[in-house]
Amino acid sequence: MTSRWHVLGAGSLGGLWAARLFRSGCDVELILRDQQRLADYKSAAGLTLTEDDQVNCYPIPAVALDNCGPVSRLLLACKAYDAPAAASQLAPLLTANAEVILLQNGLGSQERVADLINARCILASSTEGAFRQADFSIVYAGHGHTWLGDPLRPAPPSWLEDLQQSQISHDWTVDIVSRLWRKLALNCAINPLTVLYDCRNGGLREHTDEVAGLCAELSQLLQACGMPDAATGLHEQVLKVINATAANYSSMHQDVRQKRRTEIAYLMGYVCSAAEQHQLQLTQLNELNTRLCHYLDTHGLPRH
Ligand code: NAD
Ligand code: KPL
Repeated sequence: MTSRWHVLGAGSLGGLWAARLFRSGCDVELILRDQQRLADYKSAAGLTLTEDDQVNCYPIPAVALDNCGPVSRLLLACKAYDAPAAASQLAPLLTANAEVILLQNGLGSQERVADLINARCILASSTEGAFRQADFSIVYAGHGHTWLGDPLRPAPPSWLEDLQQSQISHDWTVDIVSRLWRKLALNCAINPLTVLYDCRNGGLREHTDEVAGLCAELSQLLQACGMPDAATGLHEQVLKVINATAANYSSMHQDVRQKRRTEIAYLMGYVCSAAEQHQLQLTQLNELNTRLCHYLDTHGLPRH
């Protein structure tokens, strides 16, 4: 067994990773926000995972952030907007050779976290699907894959064995930044429109011109940002995802419907500021961002 895994964020993806690592015999400790959250976790007697109609409760050890010991390997599994604050709190606990896996969607939070900590930062992009049905109770809704990579150090870490042993489907890639951009582009072409039209992903088949226009602008941006692979076949893939997930609501739609803060700043916000930096006039993307911000304002949700 390799050294201890710390998992910050006992939410959907953090919980899913922690449960699978724990049940395969890895040494895992959850880092919870504060003593109250730790007390709530203790009352729940562990983390419950529902998977293929099987329900199991895993008594994964947990600690409150203010009482946590040294951290050498961390899975940072909070939302993008919470990641920099969590990283600042963890920074003093990180050991000299610490490694931190950043599981956030979108782009922007990873750079901010890397600036705040002295550790190897491993970027991740995941197509796994999980949601919280109650506190400390997670449903594994869709089996997916996680891509991991370090743009500064291409050598894979030895702990990938733990993921293998825990049946966490993954690959190490030297193209992680390109993969994150591609996912970001997919999310920007689909998620905001599903919110504005209040529809499932399949509902976007009624708005094909708008989707095509957004994909053209996103491809232009990806090229300008030096990500030609992420631009190749973007429109075709977006149409494939719309068809393959036609019956689903996008993650942003679900957030808005449940009155939860969205990760818009790390998706549309990031894309619009990258376009500005490259002096690209991407009219449709800017208009979409404005419409989405207005929609969030009128629904009492933050626009960042
Ligand atoms: P989540 O809201 O279910 O879980 C995040 C957890 O982090 C929460 O329990 C929250 O309390 C905790 N947290 C936040 N700040 C903290 C702090 N300072 N200390 C301790 N705990 C803290 O979120 P999620 O769905 O697991 O998403 C995490 C990231 O993964 C997001 O960027 C999301 O877009 C991405 N993602 C999620 C899925 C999915 O299916 N859920 C799939 C792909 C990518
Ligand atoms: O990742 C997604 C999401 O809903 O966040 C998909 C299904 C690809 C839609 O953008």
